[in-house]
Parts: sequence; structure tokens; C-alpha cells
Amino acid sequence: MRMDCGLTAELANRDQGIGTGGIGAMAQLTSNGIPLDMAPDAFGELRESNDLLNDMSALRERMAEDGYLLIRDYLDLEWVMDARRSVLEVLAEHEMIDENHSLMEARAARSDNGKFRSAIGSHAALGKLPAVRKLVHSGRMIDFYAAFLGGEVRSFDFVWMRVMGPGRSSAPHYDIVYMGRGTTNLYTSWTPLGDAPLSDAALMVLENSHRLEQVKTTYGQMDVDKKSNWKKTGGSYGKDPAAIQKELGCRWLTTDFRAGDLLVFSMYTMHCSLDNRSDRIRLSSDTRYQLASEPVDERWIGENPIAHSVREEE
Ligand SMILES: O=C(O)CCC(=O)C(=O)O
Repeated sequence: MRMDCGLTAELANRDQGIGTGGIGAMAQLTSNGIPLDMAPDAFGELRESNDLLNDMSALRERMAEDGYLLIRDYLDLEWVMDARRSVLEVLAEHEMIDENHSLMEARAARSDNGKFRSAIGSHAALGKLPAVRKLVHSGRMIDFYAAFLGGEVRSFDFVWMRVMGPGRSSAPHYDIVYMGRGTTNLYTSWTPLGDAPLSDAALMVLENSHRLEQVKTTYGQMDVDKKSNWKKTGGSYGKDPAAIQKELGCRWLTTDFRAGDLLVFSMYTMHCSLDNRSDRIRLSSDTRYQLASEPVDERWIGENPIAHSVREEE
């Protein structure tokens, strides 16, 4: 079934650069191993919202309209780089980093068989590193949410650290299917810990996917920790971003992310990543924020959150 994303023509016209250079002139990109349709009505650039930073009601309207906010150079660069270094130090201890290059380049080490190594056992441990927690649980990050949400902020204790080695990508999904047992007035911060250009598994957002009622009322009602659901999909909407783009009629939007950028999106904003075509590891965190006064999904709270360790019967 093909759905109409709506507003596509209007929004396609809004982007600068598409078809006249910029992201529209990029070489063929892939996600989940599948070539994307790079035509201007299927693929485009994320819109920046820095111009609205001093106007929270305009920023909230933008979130309602776009389902995401891209804020360039927002986070303290020194904090971002401290977090990057501390994660890379752990990866180096696990022999995942090519020692012929400087640590901060994050070049992935190869095993004797030529394959890139992915030896790290616990990503949850990376999310507990003090420099990472400082970045995502204090300072400008919390200042942003206090102003955006208009009250005292609570963040999930679980900090997801993505170690996206060469060839890796993430599959299209809504976050709500993983964390929908509390308030839906909940937001994800996707934070690149270093530059994350298109070649390095940049994140993509499916334009207007937060307004697709047919998807929100079906897939968007799923709770992945119910046993039968997990077996079906592992939580993703599907594994073929090109087919999903065609089915839903929305464009995939992305950009060359830089260290210090912040991408905020709603629980119903479909996202996935490009394939990592570089020899670097793309590092990023994804973290969640809500008003402290609203109900919280307990799976993500506490010193050792249960996350998805428990599959429940219906
Ligand atoms: O970093 C990625 O590729 C996936 C991130 C993600 O799924 C999220 O931020 O919810």
C-alpha cells in the first residue's frame, strides 16, 4: 500500500540546495545495504532550527510541524570531545581501534581475517562513562529541555551509546515502540560524538512520519517487549528504507552532522541511518527527556535499567 505523506510538494520546494548541488548532488547512498532513491522528492536535507533558539514557542511549533529539530553547534564542543575520547579509550582497550592512526580519528581495527572488529560486550557500560553522562545529563542539554518542555526535566538513566563500525546501519523505527509505557511527551536527543558526515552512518529522519496516523495507530501502538511482537520485527518498521520511502511517500532527510550538533525528535518520528561507508567508527548517543512531573517508562530508569532484557507474555 502506498500512503501519501502529505505536504511533500510544498516541503520539497522549501529546501535549498536540492537539485542544485548540496545534498541532492550526492553520490548514490545506501541504508541497510539498500540503495536509496536520491531524487528530490524522495531524499533531502534536514532543516536547521538555530534561528528559533531564542523563541521556545516557535521551536515547539517547529517540532509539531517537522517532528524534529536540528540545532547546529549547540553543545559544548569540549564536552563532546571529552565524551568521544573516553568512549574511544574503552574501545581501544577492546582492540577495536586501529593504532596506526590517532585515537580521536576512530579508525576501526581489522582482525586477522580482514574483518572489522566489534568486540565490545556492553554498550550500557559506555553510557555510564562520566564524560558521557556529563554531556547528556547536564549543562546545555538539560537547559534546552527545561526551556523546551517548560518545567523540571527528567532524563532516562539508560544512555544508549552507538558504536557504528564500518558497514553498519540502523533500521527504520519509531522510538515509541521501545519506550511507550510512560508519557508520550518524550523526546530523543541524537548526539554525534564527533563529526558524522553522510559517509559515516549519518542519521536520517522520514519527513512528516510523525503525522502518519495510519502508521501511528498500527505499528506505533506496538510494545516490543511483548514476546510475540519482538519475534516479529525486533521493533523496526521494516528493513528496507527505500521501500518504506515509497510506501509512505515521505522523503528521507539527513545531513553532514558535525560535533556539537544536536538532533531532537519525537517518539513518532521514523528514523534510521545511512550505511557506514568509511573505515571510521561513528559514535553517537541517544538519550530521552520528559517533564519530571509526567509518568515515566520504568524500564529505562535506575542504576541498571532492565531495558529490553525481559520479554513479557501478552
Ligand atoms: O544511531 C543510530 O543509528 C540509531 C539511533 C536511534 O535509533 C535513536 O536515536 O533512537
